[in-house]
Amino acid sequence: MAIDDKVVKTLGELHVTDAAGVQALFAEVRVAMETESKDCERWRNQPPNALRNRWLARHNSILAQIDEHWRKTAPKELVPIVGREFNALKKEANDKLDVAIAEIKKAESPWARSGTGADRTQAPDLTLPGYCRSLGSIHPITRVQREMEDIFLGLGFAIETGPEVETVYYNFDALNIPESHPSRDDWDTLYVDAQTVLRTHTSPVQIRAMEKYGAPLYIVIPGKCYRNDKPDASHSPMFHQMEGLAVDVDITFADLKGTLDFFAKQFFGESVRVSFRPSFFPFTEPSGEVYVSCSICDGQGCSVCKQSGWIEVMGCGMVHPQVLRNGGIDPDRYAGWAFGLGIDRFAMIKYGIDDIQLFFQSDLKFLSQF
Ligand code: 2U9
Repeated sequence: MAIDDKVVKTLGELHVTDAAGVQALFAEVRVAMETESKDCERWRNQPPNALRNRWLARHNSILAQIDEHWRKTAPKELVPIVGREFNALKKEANDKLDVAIAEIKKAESPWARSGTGADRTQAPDLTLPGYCRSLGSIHPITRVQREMEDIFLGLGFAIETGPEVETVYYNFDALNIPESHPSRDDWDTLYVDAQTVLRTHTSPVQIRAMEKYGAPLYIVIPGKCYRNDKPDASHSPMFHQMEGLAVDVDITFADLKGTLDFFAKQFFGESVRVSFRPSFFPFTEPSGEVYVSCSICDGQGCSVCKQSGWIEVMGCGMVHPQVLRNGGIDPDRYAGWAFGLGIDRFAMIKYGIDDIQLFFQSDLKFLSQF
């Protein structure tokens, strides 16, 4: 077990129960410090105080974590030995690391030495590598959202966004969601106050857009949404949705099927098959659930699609006439279709990720894969 994993465990969890065990543990830490402080390569492209911070920084350094997890939680009988070992290690780290850093500096390019101002006559050797700052990357959720936006921009849709803190009217009433609907309960919805919520879907933006632009209207609405969900592998209190709305004089369910079939083939690949099954949403009539053939087993059946060969990916339907009216649009002149999907879910399918929490833990090991 690497030192980084040991210092975040208690002595109990490390099954260290006596003084000998404590001394052995600290001896291991010293060896690791020794090894690291000699590893010039590792620190060459790091900021000057990287080695020091890793071991001695006030927060999250090796010694800070030992203090946190070993010294502060040590059983009474081990407190003295842990205290002694800890202080000795701290002193040694202070003495050793500065020497090590100087060594590393010395081993570095003469140019670096020029910083000391000792021999400014020496021209810096610009052919030597500089500090490479590790570049970040686009978050997988953002990648998928932009990919979806590009597909609909290609179809002539506009991207519309709106407030994440929304009124109960726009988040529920205008969408034909009755007072008694379970989604309104505060174990589903995060209320700011009686009339204000963290939006549970991006649908309120569509009402606002209908009021603002009227028909014809072709928009997709990406954005963060919030539900009072306990975080687990497929639920996160904050998640990302993409909804779409098309309102025009001659819109039909066939347009909806054609558009979503095109979208699915653009996103999952031409070979994907799309299937529509009846469903119900208060804001669409008729409503449907959209399934795509499982891209993992190509429809043969696997654990991802629970042997069904199909994965449910979104909901859709023809906009309920009352919802059009709430948007100030005459349902006798215009019709509309709408869909809603979870962007996080699409990213999990696309990248084969089985835990939605990975997206939001800022774990560089995970994120640096993208
Ligand atoms: C207006 C009219 C109709 C949006 C729709 C769905 C179906 C849907 C879920 C997908 C994954 C929510 O994040 S999720 O759990 N959404 O299935 N959404 S139709 O219908 C609208 C929206 C606004 C004015």
